Amino acid sequence: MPEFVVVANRLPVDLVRGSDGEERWQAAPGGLVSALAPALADRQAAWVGWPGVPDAAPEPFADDSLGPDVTLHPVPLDEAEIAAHYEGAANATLWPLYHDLVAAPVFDRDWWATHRAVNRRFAEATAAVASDGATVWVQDYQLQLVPRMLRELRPDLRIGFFLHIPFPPVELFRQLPWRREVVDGLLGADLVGFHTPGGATNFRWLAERLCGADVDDAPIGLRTASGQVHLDGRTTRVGAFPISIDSAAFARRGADPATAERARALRAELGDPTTVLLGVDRLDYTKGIGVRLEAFGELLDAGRLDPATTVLVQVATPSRERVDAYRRTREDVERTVGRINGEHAGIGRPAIHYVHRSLPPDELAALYLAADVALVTPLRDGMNLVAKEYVATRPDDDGDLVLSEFTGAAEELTEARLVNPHDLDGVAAAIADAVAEVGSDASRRRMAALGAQVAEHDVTRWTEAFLGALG
Ligand code: ADQ
Repeated sequence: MPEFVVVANRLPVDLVRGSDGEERWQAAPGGLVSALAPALADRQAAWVGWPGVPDAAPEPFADDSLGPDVTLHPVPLDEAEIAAHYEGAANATLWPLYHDLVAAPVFDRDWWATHRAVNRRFAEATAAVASDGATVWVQDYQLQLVPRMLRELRPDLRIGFFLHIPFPPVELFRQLPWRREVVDGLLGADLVGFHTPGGATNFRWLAERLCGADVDDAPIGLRTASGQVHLDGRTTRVGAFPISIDSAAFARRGADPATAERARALRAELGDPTTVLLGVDRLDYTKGIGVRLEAFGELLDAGRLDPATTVLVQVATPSRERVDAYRRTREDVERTVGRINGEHAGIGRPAIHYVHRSLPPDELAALYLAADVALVTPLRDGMNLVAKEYVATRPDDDGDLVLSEFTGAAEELTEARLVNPHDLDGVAAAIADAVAEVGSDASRRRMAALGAQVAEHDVTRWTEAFLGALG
């Protein structure tokens, strides 16, 4: 029986239905998989999650790619549950509420009832697979009710929970009709981790006010479980554990001559501009894609940037396309790209190169190398790994990073050009300065500091710090 269990909304594989009707599993590589792979590899481990398509209920199966003793345990969801729990409560209620109401959250009682039932199914599936005294690590906002449910089913387990998105200011969180249930759900864990001390502090305050817990007032530090919440004879510790990337792997890819060759080819395909600006995001309204497009457009309008010498590449991965707000965001982004290109592109020379696709890792690395300036301008973001990936990939200290203050990454990458994404003039000024100064001594010094930060604080530190604190 597994002594270590990861519980996440999605399994690390996708069930793909081919045109022949055959079903097969396909690895779904992602940040979470690479973060957790080392922790899974050398033990009896299990991963509990949804296979990503409706009604799929395969038997548990081994996944050798993660380790010799790793088993995947699918949790089935039907169409109605996907709509109410995943697209509804998770992505149309909690996601916008936790991202500072960038979109208006929808509070729907029926969605929530399904959300609760689905969380219970995850808890029951986990309770059935974990060995006596096992360590269970529950991931993210879709599963906040699981720790309490699991604690009741299996008091012997050591339960950790990590939130990958921001934990909101208390004034916003209190709008949630099910606010007490969520905080109590999380308090079923032994350790609750956030990206930033601010999120952890907000949660501790709410545990006191909403659940009547006794809490300490120690400052929340980084990578330790420094806060304490006492309720019903149990203690839940809280802490800030900023996630990161496999920095060495990105650096290796960036130093590979094949990547440099592809980066040169990409620049040639872009028309050999003097300056390449780059945005890479899931197409999500929190990512501030429109902000950077507008700022770039205004710089072109004002003649401060020349579309003959400066181009913007925006890569946007399709995301949550059945949720209304995401459809509208796509329309807005594409309309803005069209307008700016209509006004500034030459024939065969777009000012903005827009790609609405996911790219393979090698191509993404080549783009990171090809770009003089990365633009990361979310209105709100738990961490933002793209900022770290860009910095880690570049072998020399050239390049520049414009980074929103409202990302978790901004608390670590303090040498970036930090901007308020609501201040269009400020964003435009930062882009213009980055373009003017890229390659300068000052810019190189800042990039060197960013590179050192990301190299030292890689994802292994995140995993080890969290699991070490969980004990
Ligand atoms: P996301 O919101 O998905 O993650 P982010 O941290 O930027 O945001 O990670 C996105 C990942 O997808 C990156 O690894 C990036 O390389 C990749 N990606 C994006 N666009 C791509 C494309 N077109 N092609 C290929 N790859 C692409 C959530 C939170 C974040 C938090 C992470 C981890 O919202 O705040 O940093 O979880 O905790």
